[in-house]
Amino acid sequence: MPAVEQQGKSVLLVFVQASSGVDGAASLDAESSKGLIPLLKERAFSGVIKRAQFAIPPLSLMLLASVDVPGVTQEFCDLRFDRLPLERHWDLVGIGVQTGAARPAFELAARFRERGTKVVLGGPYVTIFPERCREHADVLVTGEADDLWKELLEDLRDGSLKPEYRQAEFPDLSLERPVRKSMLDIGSYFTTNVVQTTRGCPFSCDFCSVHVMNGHRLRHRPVDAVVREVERFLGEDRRIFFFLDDTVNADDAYARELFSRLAPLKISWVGQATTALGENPALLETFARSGCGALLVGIESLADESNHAHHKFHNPAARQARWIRAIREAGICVYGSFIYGLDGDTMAMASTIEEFIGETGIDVPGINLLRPIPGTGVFDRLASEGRLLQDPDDHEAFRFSWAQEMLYRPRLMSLEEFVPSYTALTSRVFTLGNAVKRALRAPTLRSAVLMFNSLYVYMYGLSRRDLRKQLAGFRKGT
Ligand code: B12
Ligand code: SF4
Repeated sequence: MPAVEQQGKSVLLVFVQASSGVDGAASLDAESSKGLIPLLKERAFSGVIKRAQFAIPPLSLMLLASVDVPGVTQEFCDLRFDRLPLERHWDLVGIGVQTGAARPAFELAARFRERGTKVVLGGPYVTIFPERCREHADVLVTGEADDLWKELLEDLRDGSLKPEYRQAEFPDLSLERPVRKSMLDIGSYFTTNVVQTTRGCPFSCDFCSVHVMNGHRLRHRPVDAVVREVERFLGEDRRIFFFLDDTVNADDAYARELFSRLAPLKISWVGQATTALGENPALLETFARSGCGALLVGIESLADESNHAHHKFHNPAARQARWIRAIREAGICVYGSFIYGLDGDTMAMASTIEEFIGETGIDVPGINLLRPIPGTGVFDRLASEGRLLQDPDDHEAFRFSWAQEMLYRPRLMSLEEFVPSYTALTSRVFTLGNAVKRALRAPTLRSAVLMFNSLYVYMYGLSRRDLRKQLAGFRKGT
């Protein structure tokens, strides 16, 4: 955390890591980590995962820390890497709260408040469940805080902080809000080049929070502003760029213009897209030419009835294989994200997924469990159908983990059938042999493909151990 000369009011922004998952996978079962060897192994892998896998800085807090208000200084602490600067005086501490990591965020808020420091909470969980956050904070910010943060910092400086700042309308993304990196320790991260070009999503998948928080209308930043940001970022960090948009090909004309303009900068980049990109040769060519190395695509189920049951209509199963092949043939790696156990899935889906991965050559498969996140449509539906395995009121029970817990009962399979089918599938797909095979045939970024697949051998191993333990607990009725 770079030191900044103290003047006026001081604000600390804190990124809180989840207790397991991509922030550093750990067993959910304390017993499994007992003993020196398991503990050392878990710590070593957790450290590698934390640093290597998705170690990018949170754009939300970068945006906030870049808001300049005379008389206020802001610093940033990323708990994945930094020690909490408790010994220093802060006039305000801002904490981002994600739904699956609300408990550690609240615990941290309590530590500061016990010392008399005021705490402001914002982020997805606060936006969706402000009432559950109120008692943990002095100030709440609901919604997208790009503009509200300036108002709040001015109020802090003037001694007139309000208990709540509420976004009335979505911020106008056509306004320029330069993002700085001076608050970051650049060397801690895999890359610090994180850029968002659009917000909002026209689709309504019921397991997703994006359309709930950011609305259904796609909002764009001006192409010129994004190009300037990329040029500026390159001056500080020449590593890979992450475009954090939920769907980087959501608007064909915009994406074509943007990435054509970025092509001369010779960056390499990764992002998230819909597989329909595969039927758009012009955009595919633009992406490849502009340095796109890999795209994460949400395949979810390979059965239309399953995707439709979860309000996902834009990914017809019959075209998935063709589209994925087209993306890979354009020289772009595919991270294919599945959810096994959706409402139309039967046990036959396990071998369908396995064969599909083999046939299409997906470079990095991710085989997720459905994660009903409080505040999503699927959470409410499963709760009303009595299919959640935890008390719907206990949001902590729906914490983020790496496929390590069943949180609901699948519709067409019993837990006794589903869990062994899922663990058998991940043990076949995630082997060291497959990791090497996928790396060797990857169209590009071979070492990254090897790293992801190798880490997944460990992470899905952890998932199997925790799931088997959970199933044994169900059998015993605990
Ligand atoms: C990039 C990303 C990741 C990256 C990097 C995360 C990182 N270190 O930044 C990776 C791949 C690691 C990741 C992982 C996961 N992610 Co993610 N991710 C995203 C994504 C696509 C973009 C996040 C982003 O930067 N947005 C841009 C910023 C500007 O928006 P924002 O974060 O919402 O911030 C605004 C407001 O919320 C608010 N705000 C935010 N923080 C704060 C703090 C304060 C103090 C204040 C005042 C305001 C405030 O102001 C900001 C500016 O307007 C979002 C989807 C999305 N569109 O946001 C999902 C999202 C955040 N992820 C989600 C999930 C579920 C996950 C995973 C569980 C996935 C998984 N199965 O493993 C893991 C869990 C992460 C963990 N902690 O272990 C969910 C969270 C749902 C929820 N209700 O909390 C989202 C919303 C996606 C979704 N489909 O629903 N993720
Ligand atoms: S999962 Fe992706 S496509 Fe579906 S609503 Fe969320 S952001 Fe949109």
